[in-house]
This record gives sequence, structure tokens and C-alpha cells, in this order.
Amino acid sequence: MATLRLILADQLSHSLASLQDYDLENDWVLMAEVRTEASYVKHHKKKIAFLFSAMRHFAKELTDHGHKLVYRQYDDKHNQGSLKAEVELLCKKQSIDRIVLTHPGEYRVLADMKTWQDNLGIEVEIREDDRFLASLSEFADWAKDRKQLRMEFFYREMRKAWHFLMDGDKPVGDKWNYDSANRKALPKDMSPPKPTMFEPDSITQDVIKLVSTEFADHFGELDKFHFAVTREQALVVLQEFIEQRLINFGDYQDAMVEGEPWMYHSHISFYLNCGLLTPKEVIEQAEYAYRKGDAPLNATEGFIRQVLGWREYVRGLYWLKMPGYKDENFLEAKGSLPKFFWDTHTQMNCLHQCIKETSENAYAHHIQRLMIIGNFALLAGLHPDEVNEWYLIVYADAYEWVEMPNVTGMILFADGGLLASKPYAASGSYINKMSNYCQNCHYSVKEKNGAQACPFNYLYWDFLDRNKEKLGNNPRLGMPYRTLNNMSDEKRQTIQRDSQVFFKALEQDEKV
Ligand code: FAD
Ligand code: DLZ
Ligand code: SF4
Repeated sequence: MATLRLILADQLSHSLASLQDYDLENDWVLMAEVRTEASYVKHHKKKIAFLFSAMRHFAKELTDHGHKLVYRQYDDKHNQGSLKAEVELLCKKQSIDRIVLTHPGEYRVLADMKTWQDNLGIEVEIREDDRFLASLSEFADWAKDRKQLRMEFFYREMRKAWHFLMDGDKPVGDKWNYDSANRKALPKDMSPPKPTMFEPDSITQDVIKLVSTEFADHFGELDKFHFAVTREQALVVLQEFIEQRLINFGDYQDAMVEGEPWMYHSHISFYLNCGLLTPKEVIEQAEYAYRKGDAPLNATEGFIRQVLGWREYVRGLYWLKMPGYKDENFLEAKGSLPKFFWDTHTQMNCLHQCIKETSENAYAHHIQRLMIIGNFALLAGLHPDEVNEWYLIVYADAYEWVEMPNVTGMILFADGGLLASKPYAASGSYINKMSNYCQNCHYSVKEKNGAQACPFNYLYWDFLDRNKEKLGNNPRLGMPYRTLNNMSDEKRQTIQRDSQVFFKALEQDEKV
């Protein structure tokens, strides 16, 4: 009796469900760097380097602990090219009679795994991924019979269920949410601490070489690789966040500064999502810092809301709504992704900076993803398929379960308001308030129309106008629609004309 336990690139946790009850005598672990997973979209080079290096380090830890492990490197001439083919080969070689898996993070992978039992003729057990704090059935129970699935209410239930940041049955400080205190721009005399960085060791250097040759045509830069690739290193990232940045996380959560991609954010999504850190330990450490008096409540609550609330919520929503969620396009957006999403060449400084940093770091913080790049994708009416693919490619923390609800639901309103009560649409004045990008821009944020005007200014009104039928009755858009309705015909025509000129330039690949 031998059991094969497959571990995917985002399952690098010693506590993983499929590693529980491992039999040192008889069982095998399989990990594989495969073409199907590394190339089904052209992932950022740094994302592939990060995952391959973290996989190789994790495999070494398991071997050191005495696990019998087959690790298939990408450039091994016997590489079978897909997870299923690697599983099949090992099953034959080792007389495997049972396969144990942990529920994967993507519907596509789960659908494939569900065929293995019949195709391979071997019993396949898919275990729940218990690294998440809400099981899929708990989320489904919460969602049942609700018309609106608002994250805030789910989050409160999670606070109570896990007793995080609670005093008895009340939220600490008597309020569930301190978001209104978390919207400050960064003062000129403040500069955030440098992010935690690690020198690539020999394993990482090998992987970087491999990626630079095998994935040369993928998006993004590979140099200055500094990510943590082991749990030990990821814990240092977490500790340094708690010690150095949590204190300011709340206040400057929405702030953006040119040349400061990391700000006061935690930079732990890479590690949470591939399993090097668990959400439970992350939340516990943040709460501990607050209880010791080392972090203010607005920062601690804001941070815990992201991990306990948003992260768990988007996962629940993804699995509840897939596979249909993939095809949502409520606003019937049709636009193609402009070239500057890949080459960064745009005169809109906010977009140029955020996409350049994305290319350099495989990272952008939340407000850059949401209110700069996402806001543009929404206002310009880009098709959800193209936008989803881009976000899945470019960020090293991206897997479909977390990427898709953020894109389809949060930025594009393509699910018609299941996730968000209104579209996150904003004109240039929001960007100017929360960042210093406009100071170095070819366009003028103060001008509303004409060749020099900030495109976000007219695109914002054009978006509302174009989508009036679908959004006009949204109670949260009452004010902007009243303003739009009170505009003179001449003003509306000017907005439409500027937008058409802009879209035409995009279509013709002109620099905008
Ligand atoms: P912090 O700002 O320090 O937040 C702490 C943690 O909270 C994050 O590490 C993350 O685990 C969690 N979190 C915060 N916001 C969200 C959210 N909206 N959804 C889920 N978890 C959240 N996050 C991903 O992990 N992978 C993605 O592919 C991804 N794609 C996104 C696409 C768009 C369009 C948007 C708007 C957001 C996306 N996010 C994604 C959420 C968020 O932007 C990132 O989690 C965050 O920027 C990661 O950086 P950080 O670790 O420094 O986060
Ligand atoms: C994202 C990714 C990449 C780039 N490469 C691999 C790989 O070679 N082997 C692997 O097991 N997983 C990889 N992944 C992650 C998968 O594409 C997929 O997103 C997750 O395994 C879903 O849980
Ligand atoms: Fe972005 Fe407009 Fe500001 Fe330029 S002026 S940085 S396009 S918001």
C-alpha cells in the first residue's frame, strides 16, 4: 500500500492537509515544475522564479525530515509537462494505490484533478484546504439566502467565530471598522522603511538562470530578486512588518507615492498565498502587537480586516460562483488591453509608475491595483477576460481564487454588484489627493477637457454616461448622476468627444 501525495506550488505548508498522516515507510511526495502550470498564462518572470525557488526549498525541508520525495525540475529531460502526467508516471513506477491531494486554488486545476480517479484507475482523495479560516461550506452557509454578499457582514461573523480583536462578544473599541481613519495621504517629510530583502542563495540563483532562458518572452523583470523563499525568511518579513510598518499601516493604507512601491504595506501576500505563512499566525501576531500597545487600533483592525475579511471572503465567493463567475460581464465591456499595460509607455504618469513598478517587482499595493490600474480598466471599458489574464500574470501573489473576484467583482463591477455596492470609479482628483503622481504628469489634473486634460477626468463622466441604463438607479451613485444630469448638453458633448478621441488613439496604438 503506497500513497502519493502531490504538493502544488501554492501548498508549501508543513501542516498541509495532504501531508497529515504521512507514512514515512511507504508514502511518496511529488512536486513538479511543469509547463502546463508555468505557461497556461505567461506569468511574470519573478513569479515563476519565486515559486520554483520556494518549491525547491520546501522539497529540501521535506527530504531533510525523512520524506521520500520526487521533485521534477523544469529542465529535467524526463519532465512530463503536466501535473497529471507526472502523477501517472510516479504511480506506475512505485505501485501507488492511492493519491491524496489538497483542494487546489483554481477551478481549472480542480476540474482536471476530478478526472484522475477514472483516468488513472487509482483512488483519489481531495482534502479540504484547512489553511483558510472559513471552510467553503461555512462560506456557502453564510451566503445562503442573502441577496447581497457584503464582505463587512462576513467579516464580523469571522471576528466572532475566531474571537479575533474581541472583548467578550463586542469588538475591541466598540466599533467593527476604522476605515474612515485610514485615508491619509503621506506627508512630504515621511519615508517608509525599506522592505525586507534577501540575497538569492544558490538554489534561487539556479532558478533565476532557468527562468531567464526558458521564460525569456514572459512579462516582467527578473533582476534584483529579493523575495523570501523559505518559511523562516517569510517569518522575518512578517516580524519586520509588525515592528516597523504596522503602526502606520492604517493611516497610509490608501496613499501612493512615486518611487515608493512598498509603502507601509506588509508584502506578505506572496507567502500567505503559497503557504509559507498561515493567516491565523499573521492575525495573531498583529493582535498581539496591539494588545502590547505597539500598534494602534485603526491599523490593527484595518490589517486584520484584509486578512480575515477580504482574503477569506474572496476565496469563498470564487468557489461559490465558479465556473460561471469567469464569464461575468455586467457592463458588456469590450475594450482590448492597451499596449502600455505591457510596455509601460504611457504619458499618464500614475499608470506609468504603477505598471513600471509591477514589471520591476511583480507587486503593486492595493490602491495602485484598485484605484489606478483597475480604475482605468473600468473607465476605459476593458473586457474582463483580458483584464483578468493581465492581473493573473503580473503579480507574484496571483492565483485565480483571489485574483478573479478582485478583478471581476471589485474593479470591473462585472458581477453586477455581488461583491461591491458600487463601481470603484474615480476621476483624477481622487488620484491627486492620494498621491503625488500628478505633479510629474504630461496631463493636467486640474483641466477637465481638451488635449491637456487628465484622461481620468472626462473618462469618469463618459463611463457614467455610457452605463447610465445599468448604473443610473444605483443609490450609491445618486450624487454623480445628479451632477451628470444637470450638465449642459454642450458639456456632455465635449466629454464624449474627448473620450472618443482618447479611445481612437488607444485603438490605433498611439501613445496616450
Ligand atoms: P497588505 O495591504 O499589507 O494587506 C495584508 C493582506 O491582506 C494581504 O497580504 C492579503 O493577503 C490580504 N488582502 C488585502 N486585500 C485583499 C483583497 N482585496 N483580497 C484578498 N486579500 C486581500 N491579492 C492577492 O493576494 N492576489 C492577487 O492576485 C490579487 N489581485 C488583486 C487584483 C486587484 C484588481 C485588486 C484590486 C486587488 C488584488 N489583490 C490580490 C488584493 C491586494 O491588492 C493584495 O493582496 C495586496 O496588495 C498584497 O500586498 P500586501 O501583502 O502588502 O498587502
Ligand atoms: C503558478 C504556478 C506556476 C508558475 N508553476 C507551477 C508549477 O510548476 N507546479 C505547480 O504545482 N504549480 C504551479 N503554479 C501554481 C498552479 O498554476 C495553480 O495556480 C495552483 O497550484 C492552484 O492551487
Ligand atoms: Fe494620472 Fe491624471 Fe494625475 Fe496624470 S493627471 S497622474 S493621468 S490622475
